[in-house]
Amino acid sequence: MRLKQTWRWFGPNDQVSLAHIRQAGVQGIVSALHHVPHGDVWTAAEISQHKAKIEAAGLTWDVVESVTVHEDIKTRSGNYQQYIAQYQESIRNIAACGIPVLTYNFMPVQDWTRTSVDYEMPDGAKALYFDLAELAMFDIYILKRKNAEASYDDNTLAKAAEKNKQYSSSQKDALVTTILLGIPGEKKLTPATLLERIEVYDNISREQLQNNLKYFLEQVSPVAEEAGIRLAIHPDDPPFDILGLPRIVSTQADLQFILDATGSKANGLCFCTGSLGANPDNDLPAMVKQFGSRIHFAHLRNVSRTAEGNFYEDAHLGGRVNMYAVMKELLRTQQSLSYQIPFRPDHGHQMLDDLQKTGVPGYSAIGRLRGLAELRGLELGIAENEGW
Ligand code: DNO
Repeated sequence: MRLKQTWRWFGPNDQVSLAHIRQAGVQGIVSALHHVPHGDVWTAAEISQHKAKIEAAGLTWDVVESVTVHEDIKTRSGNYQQYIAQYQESIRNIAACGIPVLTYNFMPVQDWTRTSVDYEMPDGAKALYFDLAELAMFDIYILKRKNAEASYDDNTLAKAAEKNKQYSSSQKDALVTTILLGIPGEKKLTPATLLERIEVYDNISREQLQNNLKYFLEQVSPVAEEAGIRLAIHPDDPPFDILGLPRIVSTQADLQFILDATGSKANGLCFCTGSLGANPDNDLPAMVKQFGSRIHFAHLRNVSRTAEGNFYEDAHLGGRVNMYAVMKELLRTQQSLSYQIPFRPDHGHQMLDDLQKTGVPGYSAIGRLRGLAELRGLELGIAENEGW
């Protein structure tokens, strides 16, 4: 059996329509109800309505990405018990609507973070980029987080100070917009709300956050298992602490901790090669081998690191992740399963006609099509060769 090729659709406002996605030749859709405020229940009625739109285009809704985990759950404070009950309710409703995989993340405060969305590749396409000194400049001089300096080494501090002098106010505004990009259709953070939320973590250690995740998993995994849902936690992106916040879904050991946190097989991973690949210590093919069928979903993309330790999103088959070896291990795992592991081409360069369009950074049609075509060919070649 082969993997299931899927595509992320942000809903009716996505610049890439379902009719166009169908032409990409994918089998399934990854989507979410982005208009539902974080923490609220996803009702069966709303899920069914969204599903009907996908099915009317001749596609199926295979993966929910994401039901966001409310901050009260991550910090285990305030109304966390009520939010967990509501999360359980959403899981049951998603299952009742027949969607088998649910992706989420446990990144404190912010989902994925980049400092630039238009890094020019040598071929003229544009890519997403993460520059630590720019983040430090934002943290120290714009956000003015207390003790922010303590999070950076001297070299980064010097570069951040230099950038703070050099950047015009419009360059700084653009940086703030990029860092706070978040997920389209969801409520945006401002620097002030970001700072407020970061401060809630002042007394939350890495161990505490891990305990909070374990507690959450103990509450939701049995519900998912009973309902027939495979949970898929997305790794931290980037896979290290930022803005003074602890990150606990970044390494092989972190992922093993999560899988060991409950005995339930419903508790699994979204294996994002781009996120995990930005940490040079992560050996991705070995990780696929180790986690096997606990990988419930895969995001396939690649990253390259610069000499300074920054990273950018490379072509899907370029970069430091050995995509051949990852794909081979995923396919090997697939052979012992009765359902297909879904993957999607994650992100893509802004290229060709996409360069003239404004859409969700990383999610332009042509760049992802290129990625999908390459990954699909790679999969076919390996599978045919192995007799899978
Ligand atoms: C970025 C995405 C993430 C992902 C969430 C999952 O492009 O991969 O935003 O959807 O972290 O919860």
